[in-house]
Amino acid sequence: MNTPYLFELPKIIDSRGNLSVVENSKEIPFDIKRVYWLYEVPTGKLRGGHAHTNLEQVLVALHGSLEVRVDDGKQNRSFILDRPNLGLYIGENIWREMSDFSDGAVCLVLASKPYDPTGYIRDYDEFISKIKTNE
Ligand code: T46
Repeated sequence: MNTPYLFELPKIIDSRGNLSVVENSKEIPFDIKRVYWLYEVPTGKLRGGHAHTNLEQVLVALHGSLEVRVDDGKQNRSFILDRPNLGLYIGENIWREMSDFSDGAVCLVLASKPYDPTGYIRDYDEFISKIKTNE
């Protein structure tokens, strides 16, 4: 599965406050091996600017909002994450850039693999060549 997509997460509405939940291989289409979060991103700063050769992730804006631009080498798409029950799936070999973090935004990332710095492609031209080689 390689096309990024937005999906709704369960939202259990309650007068005491709402609750959302995800489970491995249910709402999340992989086994979660790592969780990290981005926060205190200064206004105007960009994050990302890379692709992964062998990693699936789901991003959720737990608080505030951000824009995620994804690029599969042929098509660019842009998604706004602006509520804590909205997930964005990003599979392997997708270039991604995160921008427009609102003040106080917190972006949770669920990942299918432990951290591996060798699995990053940080050069856009290299990314495009890899995509063409895979075709
Ligand atoms: C991604 C987007 C959405 C670790 O030590 N362990 C980790 O699990 C991660 C994710 C990062 N780091 C270290 C490596 C760097 O020294 O944290 C530092 C910042 O990482 P990076 O510049 O890759 O952060 P972003 O926000 O550009 O990208 C991150 C993820 O790395 C990436 O996989 O898809 O968030």
